[in-house]
Amino acid sequence: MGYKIAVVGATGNVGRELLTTLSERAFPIDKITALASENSVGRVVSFGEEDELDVQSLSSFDFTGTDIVLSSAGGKVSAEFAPRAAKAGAVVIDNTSHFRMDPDVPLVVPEVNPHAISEYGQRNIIANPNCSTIQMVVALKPLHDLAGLKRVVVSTYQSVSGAGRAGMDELFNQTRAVFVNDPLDRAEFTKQIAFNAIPHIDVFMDDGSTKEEWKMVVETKKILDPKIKVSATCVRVPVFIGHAESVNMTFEKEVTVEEARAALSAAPGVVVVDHRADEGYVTPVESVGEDSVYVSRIREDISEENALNMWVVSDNLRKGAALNAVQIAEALVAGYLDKAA
Ligand code: NAP
Ligand code: 3JM
Repeated sequence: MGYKIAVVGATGNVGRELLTTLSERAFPIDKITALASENSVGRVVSFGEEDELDVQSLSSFDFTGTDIVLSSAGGKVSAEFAPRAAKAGAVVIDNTSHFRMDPDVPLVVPEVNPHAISEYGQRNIIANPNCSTIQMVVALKPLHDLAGLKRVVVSTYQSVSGAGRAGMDELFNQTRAVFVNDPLDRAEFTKQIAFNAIPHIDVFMDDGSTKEEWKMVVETKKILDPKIKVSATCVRVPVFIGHAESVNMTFEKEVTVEEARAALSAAPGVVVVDHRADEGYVTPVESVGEDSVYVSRIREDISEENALNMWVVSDNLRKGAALNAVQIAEALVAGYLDKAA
C-alpha cells in the first residue's frame, strides 16, 4: 500500500528530477500520474530505470482520490490548479514562489523547520522555498543555533538550469554560436549568458533589488528567524547545474572557525569540504546529482567582529527543488497524514 501521487510539470527540469527522486528514494507509491500542459499529451516521461508514464493534461485532470501533488509548472499555473487540487482533498507541495509568503502556508526545509509542516491543513498547501534560499538556510541553521545570526550578506552564482529547460538550451546554443561565429539568439536571459555573468534574476522591485534577491530575504526570515537581517545579490552565471553562494555572516556571540566547522560537520544535510589547498573545496559541477549542501572556504572575516565567511554549493535541481519537496512529502506521510502506507 502506498499513496496516490501526481507530479505537475512532469516534463520540466524540476518535474523530471521529482520523478527520479521519488523513484530513487522508494517513496511509497500506489499510483503515480505525470501532468503537464496540453502540448505534452502523447509524450512519455521516465519513472525510475524501468517505467514510463504517459503525460496527461493538467487542465482536465480530476484530483479526487489523489493524496499528494508535487508541483513545478510556474506560479500562474499553481495559482489556478493548487486550490482546486487542495479542495479535492490532495496536499499540494508547491515549488513555485506563488504561495511561499502566504501566512497560512508553511514554507519548509526539513533540516531547518520540519515542525512547520503541522500547519499544512490550513490550505492543504506546503511551499518549497527558492533554490538559493534552501541551500543557504541548511548551512546557516547550525551556525544560528551556535552563535545567533545578526546579519547575512550573500552573493549568488546561479546556474542556468534554474531558468528551466529553455535556459539550459540558451547557454548551449549561445556557447556553440560563439565558437562557430553565428549570431547569438537571446530569449530567456536579458543579456548574453555564454561567457558572461548577469546580475539580474526575476523582475526588478521598486527598491532596485530583484525579486530573486527579495525571495532570499523574506524566505530566510520566514524559515529561520525574522530577526536576521539579510542582504542578497543574485547573479546568473554560465554553469548548467549547481548554484554557488558566497556568504558573509555576523553573529551575536564570538564564534571561531573551528567551532563553526564542527557545527556544520554535525549538521544534517551538510558536508564540509574545506582543505585550504588546491581542490580542497567544492564547485557547482561536482555537486551535480548529489543530495548534500557543501560548505567550503570557512574563514574569519577580519574586517568585522564576530563575523565569518563561507562558500556554499548544491545541486539546485536536487536539494534546491526536487529533493527538498520529496523530503517534505516523506515527513508529511511519516508524521501527519492519516492514511497508513
Ligand atoms: P521548465 O523546465 O521550463 O518546465 C516547466 C514545466 O511546467 C513543464 O513540465 C511544462 O509542461 C509545465 N507547464 C508549463 N505551463 C503549463 C500549463 N499551463 N499547464 C501545465 N503544465 C505546464 O521549468 P523548471 O525549471 O522545471 O521549473 C518549473 C517551475 O518550478 C518554475 O517556474 C518555478 O516556479 C519552479 N522552480 C522552483 C524551484 C524551487 O523550488 N526551488 C526551482 C526551480 C524552479 P510542458 O512541457 O507541457 O510545457
Ligand atoms: C524559480 O512563475 C514563473 O514564471 C516561474 C518563475 C520562477 C520561480 C518562481 O518565482 O516560482 C522560475 C525559477 C522560481 C522560484 O523557485 O522562485
